Amino acid sequence: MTLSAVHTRSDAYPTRLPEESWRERQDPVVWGRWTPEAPLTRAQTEAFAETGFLVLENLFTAQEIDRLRDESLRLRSGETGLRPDNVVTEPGSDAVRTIFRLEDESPFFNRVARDARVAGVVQFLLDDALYLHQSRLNYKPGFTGKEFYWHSDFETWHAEDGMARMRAISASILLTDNDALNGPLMLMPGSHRHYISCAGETPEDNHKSSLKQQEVGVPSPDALTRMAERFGIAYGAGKAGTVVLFDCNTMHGSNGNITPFPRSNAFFVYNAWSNRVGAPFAAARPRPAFLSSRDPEAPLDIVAGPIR
Ligand code: AKG
Repeated sequence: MTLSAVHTRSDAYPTRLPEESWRERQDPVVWGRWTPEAPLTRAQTEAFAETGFLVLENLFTAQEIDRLRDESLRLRSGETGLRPDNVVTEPGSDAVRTIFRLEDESPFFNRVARDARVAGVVQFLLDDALYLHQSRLNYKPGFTGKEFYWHSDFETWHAEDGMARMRAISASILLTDNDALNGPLMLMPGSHRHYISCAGETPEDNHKSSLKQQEVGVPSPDALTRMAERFGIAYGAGKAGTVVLFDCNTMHGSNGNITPFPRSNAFFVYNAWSNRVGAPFAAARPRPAFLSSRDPEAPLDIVAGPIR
């Protein structure tokens, strides 16, 4: 089957073609209309629209932050018996790099994913019911934690998962302190308004290597240089418990961690219910369910109040 036969919906964001190209975003960034009742201030809402990310501090209590840290260590220790499918190891070693499907692996993280302080804010920005397209916990241990190369998540979700529109937001919850040195998330503010259509066909089972080291679906050094010169590079620093919200098309990545200080962050990817995925736009087969939830039963049940 040829790739062009795979998808019949119109494609607002073609990618994985022979040549890289730079295109404009076709979708709003903030879908909701700000009112004084909104869960963000007007300035925060405008900042998210303009930069494609927002750092939220002091959302969680000290006890909740302790639980976040303890639960991430408990999952990594193996005592909870993780499903092997949900675990990715570092390139060249058995160290845990990523755990997927946090909402299934941990009742605690399931509750965190549905917390109004995070999901309620995302729901306002996307103006739709939500479901989790993906969740993951990236450990970046001291000394050996490896980098995540520059990419737009949307490019992969569009090409390989069949997400049609830019109507998804990731929440990165810092589980350890993140600072300039220990490999925090780096983001190019304003990059979310532009779409780099990446060069090269998607190889069979691309996810098996791209989760360790991404090679297809990343912009060329030339395009990244142009973007960085135009937009600069910011980073999401903060104490454990800080939340970094970022648009699905914000160019981001992170350096390796050779400091002794671990950096781990949980990511919840919220997609608009109306934007549920279909056939991939540029891959022969969709990626497995641990990377891309394909048949959510119902929108997320968002819960207010402290996590007990
Ligand atoms: C990803 O998992 O797609 C990331 O970009 C993660 C970046 C990080 O954990 O620093």
